Amino acid sequence: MNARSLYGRLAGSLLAFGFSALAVAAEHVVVVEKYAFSPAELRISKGDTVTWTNNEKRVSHSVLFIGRSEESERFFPGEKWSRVFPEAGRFEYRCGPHPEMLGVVIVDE
Ligand SMILES: [Cu+2]
Repeated sequence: MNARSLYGRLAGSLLAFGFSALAVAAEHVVVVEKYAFSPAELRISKGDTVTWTNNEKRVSHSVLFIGRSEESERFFPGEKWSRVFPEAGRFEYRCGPHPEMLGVVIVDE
């Protein structure tokens, strides 16, 4: 193999590695505003991160996963909270203090 084709192969591998690294590191934002999660339904890939951002003027919220006994801290206007989703599945959640606020994160393989 000559030097040129070796470099070509190397560049191809680095590119493939870069894309897979990007896929693993994907981040998604859910905006919390006017007592609602937006988007209310979010579809992501295994290993992705979701960040909830509070855009309210004066109300704090949380993310409480239904049936999983896991709740975030309250996050206030201007604050955010993140969670990584290493496992595939359907993660339904609501706001702790405001049970009418519903959302779901669907994690694909
Ligand atoms: Cu709330």
